[in-house]
Amino acid sequence: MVGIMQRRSFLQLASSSLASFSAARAAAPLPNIVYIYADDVGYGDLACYGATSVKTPNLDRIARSGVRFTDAHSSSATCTPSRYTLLTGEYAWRKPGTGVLPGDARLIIDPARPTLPRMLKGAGYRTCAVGKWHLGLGSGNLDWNTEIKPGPLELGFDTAFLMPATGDRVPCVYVKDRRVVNLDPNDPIRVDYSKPIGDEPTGRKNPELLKMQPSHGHDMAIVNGVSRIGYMTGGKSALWKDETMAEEFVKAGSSFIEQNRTNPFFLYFATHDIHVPRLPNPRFGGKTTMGPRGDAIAELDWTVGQILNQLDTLGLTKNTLVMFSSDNGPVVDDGYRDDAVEKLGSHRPAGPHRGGKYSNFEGGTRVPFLASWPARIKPGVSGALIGQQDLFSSLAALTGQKLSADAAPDSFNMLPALLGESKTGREWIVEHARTLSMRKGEYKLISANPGPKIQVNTNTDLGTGDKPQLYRVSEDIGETKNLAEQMPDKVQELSQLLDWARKTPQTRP
Ligand code: NG6
Ligand code: CA
Repeated sequence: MVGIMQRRSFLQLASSSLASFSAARAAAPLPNIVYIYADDVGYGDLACYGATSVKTPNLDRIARSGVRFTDAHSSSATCTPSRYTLLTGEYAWRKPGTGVLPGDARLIIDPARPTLPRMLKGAGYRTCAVGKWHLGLGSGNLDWNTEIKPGPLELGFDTAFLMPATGDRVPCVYVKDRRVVNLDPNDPIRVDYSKPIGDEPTGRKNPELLKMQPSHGHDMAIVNGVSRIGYMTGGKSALWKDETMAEEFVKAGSSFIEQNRTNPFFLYFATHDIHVPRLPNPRFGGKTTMGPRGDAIAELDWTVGQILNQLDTLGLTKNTLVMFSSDNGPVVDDGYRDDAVEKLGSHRPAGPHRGGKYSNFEGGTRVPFLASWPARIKPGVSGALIGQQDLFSSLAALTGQKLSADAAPDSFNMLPALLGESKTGREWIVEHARTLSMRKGEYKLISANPGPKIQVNTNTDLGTGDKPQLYRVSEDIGETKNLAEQMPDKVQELSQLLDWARKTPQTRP
């Protein structure tokens, strides 16, 4: 008996090439996962999606080595709900209070619920969030001078280096794990969103102090010569400089990668670029003909390049799944006079789509989405319909995690599409802006949402209408021909599906 066993193992060894091949397959290490989440980058803003007024060689690198999606969506046409959905796998519109948050909002994700980072931790990943957060911190009336929690660490991130809300909202400081970085205890931070604090200068009273003027809103606290939304005082030693923010995020992301080079890691890397205020580092000044908005795209591309280079340097590229997407569609004038409108030229931030950030037209949520993983993904272009809410289930499938019944209620397992192994995506998806839209097959229904057609300040074509609108997006990508009156049956079919999605607490099969 013993002899036979020994001989068997000898035979196995003898056919070593086959044996080691299958052993390697079985024990293929989990890929590292890097999700780069840009802010307000539109479908048409990158060279790999057709832009010619800006070069994006590093983003193009991801596109060339991976899958470039043409019908991928953020869950919503603004930031907070999209990020909520990404991390929870739940449509944000189910939960009141998940709209664009002020900078002093409490954490809106319940720490008790399953989250994307916690799911990946279950698979043995080290997890990190870098950059824009905008999901609230603390549990109300946060004192920024003490321990800041709950926050990302309570949601399953092992570590974090954050901009708490947005670049244009106070407090303008970084938070590392649970503390404001470089805070002098003798100069405490105060934040107020309801009224000015003391007689500090504001953008409204003191426009002469500003290096960039607001075009609408953004006339409160002045930090680094830029007036913001909300009031703050104190924390002078902790205030960020907009011009070095991209570098700070790169440093934090790169050092997390370095520290975890020998174990699987998940890096959620959320840039400030290309949100307002657009103050890229001066070395990107004039990189494009489009002024700061274009130059911010150049800085974004640099950022992406730094992360890719770090993976290369550490020999991690081959087994790292790198994804890139945006939290909502593009906006040109989002509140500062930064020449974005004047210098836009022939550039079309939303590509062929109508609308942009804030809009129910495709420009609101159809965003760039790239996925590369040299060890597994074959390069290509995919028209599969996918949503960022699907990452939760798809990455659970990838890492062999079973979802609990209460996890990720709206997240579909789209792993084969994500990896480019299937061109079939979702059958339908809900898009969220002012109202809800239903995309299914060749058609899209925008539910009735009376109101002004254009958001005056941002010049956004909102997709408003007193009645439901129906577009055949497969051939009318610019949503120009409303077919609702001609096709009442289609309107009814999509309205019913949308009603069902709205009412059922879980759309995940
Ligand atoms: C709007 C801001 C806009 C931007 C947006 C949030 C004004 C007038 N406009 O209210 O500048 O900050 O909120 O953008 O204040 S998001 O990408 O974070 O959703
Ligand atoms: Ca955004």
